[in-house]
Amino acid sequence: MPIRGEAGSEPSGIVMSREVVKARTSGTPVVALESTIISHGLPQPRNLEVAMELESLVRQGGACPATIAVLDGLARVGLDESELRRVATEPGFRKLGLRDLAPALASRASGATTVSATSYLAERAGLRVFATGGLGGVHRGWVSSRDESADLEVLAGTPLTVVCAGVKSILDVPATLQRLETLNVTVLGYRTWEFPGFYLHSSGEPLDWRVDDPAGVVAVMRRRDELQTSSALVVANPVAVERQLDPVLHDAVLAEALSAAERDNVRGQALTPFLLDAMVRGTNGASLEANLEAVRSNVLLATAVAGEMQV
Ligand code: PSU
Ligand code: MN
Repeated sequence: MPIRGEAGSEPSGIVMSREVVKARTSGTPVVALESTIISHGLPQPRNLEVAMELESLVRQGGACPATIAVLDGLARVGLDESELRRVATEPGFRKLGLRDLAPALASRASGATTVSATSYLAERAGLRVFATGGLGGVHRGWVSSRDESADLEVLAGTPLTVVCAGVKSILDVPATLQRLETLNVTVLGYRTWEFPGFYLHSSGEPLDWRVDDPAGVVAVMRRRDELQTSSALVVANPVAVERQLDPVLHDAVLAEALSAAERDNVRGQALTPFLLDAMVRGTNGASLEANLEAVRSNVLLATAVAGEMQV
């Protein structure tokens, strides 16, 4: 049963779970987790197992998980098992970016939050660290479609630390990195000088900054807090080379997925889930395993960072 936190302690319009309220009052670190990866990014029935596994990884690391979603018109921070099940299995569960939150709340809808909506709600709830798989970004063919994920603009205005495996490799990675630079979003390589490639250890793109342990991330967070800059800190944590998708298979299947999307005229919100699904099918599930490895590793790192930061 969700409760509203003590009066004044919780921003209006956001409902935190009992577990998250307790963690916040007792000083237990909290890690925000997104829900679109569960509802739209992973196939059933594996998605529910993954949602629960990610939460238990956070708990094992001594922190409190806060999966974020909209249920029956309430923006929820922290879900219990039956609520996670709704995210994973409910037919018609929507995909909600930041711009979709107000109409979803007004119409009592239910939906999963993308990186943009999750970051916004996490920050408003006072959380500092968020783990996901790969950020959205600039799609290939942007010149004609102008499809750039809302994730980027929201990160530019949200002082949250986001641990990810880079941006999804279905995107135009150099263009996305350029946009992150323009938007003043700091990108730190975690034990790497190369931007990760989501399913792949490296995208081949160079990075300007690197840290080698959670304390290194926290040192940057503290300096950013002092400077009071308003943009996110992206911690780019590559999937281990031994666990990455075979790069040759990756490139071949991606080329096919991209042309299928063009042929079927898939656009807008549907494009990212379509491409991720085509990758899973085209690689016989190997892309799914690499995606999951990346997410697990990001959740573990985010938990360590939240613990080190004591947030
Ligand atoms: N990371 C994953 N799988 C996903 C996503 C991220 O490993 O499905 C989701 C995130 O919620 C991200 C969204 O915000 O894809 C981007 O969608 P779009 O390109 O429509 O903005
Ligand atoms: Mn888009």
